[in-house]
Amino acid sequence: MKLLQHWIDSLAERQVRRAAQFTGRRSALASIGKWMVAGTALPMLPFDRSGSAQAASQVAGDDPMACDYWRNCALDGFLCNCCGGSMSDCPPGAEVSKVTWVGTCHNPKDGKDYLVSYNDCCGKVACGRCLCNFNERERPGYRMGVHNDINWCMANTQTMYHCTVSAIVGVAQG
Ligand code: ABN
Repeated sequence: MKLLQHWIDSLAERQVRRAAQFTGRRSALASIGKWMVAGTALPMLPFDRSGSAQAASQVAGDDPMACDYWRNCALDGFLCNCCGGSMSDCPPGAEVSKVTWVGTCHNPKDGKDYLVSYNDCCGKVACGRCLCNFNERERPGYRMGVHNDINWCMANTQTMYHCTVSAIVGVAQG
């Protein structure tokens, strides 16, 4: 009986030692470290934006009330059309942003490229209707003038974002 107990004890000890070798503090810290390095490196990898570019080139409609109207090619926000305003005028009670971002959109009707200014309308709660998100030729935030994913009411006294209007400010020389 004693012999059997001794055999079981030493078998258990051997198993525990082996398990500790693979799941000890050091090996746990090493694998946590590996995952942390992977977690920080992953977002730095280059990624393919061609999918969104393809979606953006579908902005070619001719209904000014619709998201896919050609002039909205770089518009990210709620269309003021749907919020009591128009394509180029803020709804009553909202004021136009003092700063803006611009996009270049292709008008399929006349084949020309237009410089479009997108202004946010400020001072009322977010409209919440007709959310459009097109990013043709949009650039990351460090090129502020062509970055649309920002509340451009930042320079106004009333900084609350309501909706977005678009205005043609130039035409590309062909
Ligand atoms: N320029 C539209 C907008 C407003 C708030 C947050 C993101 C985008």
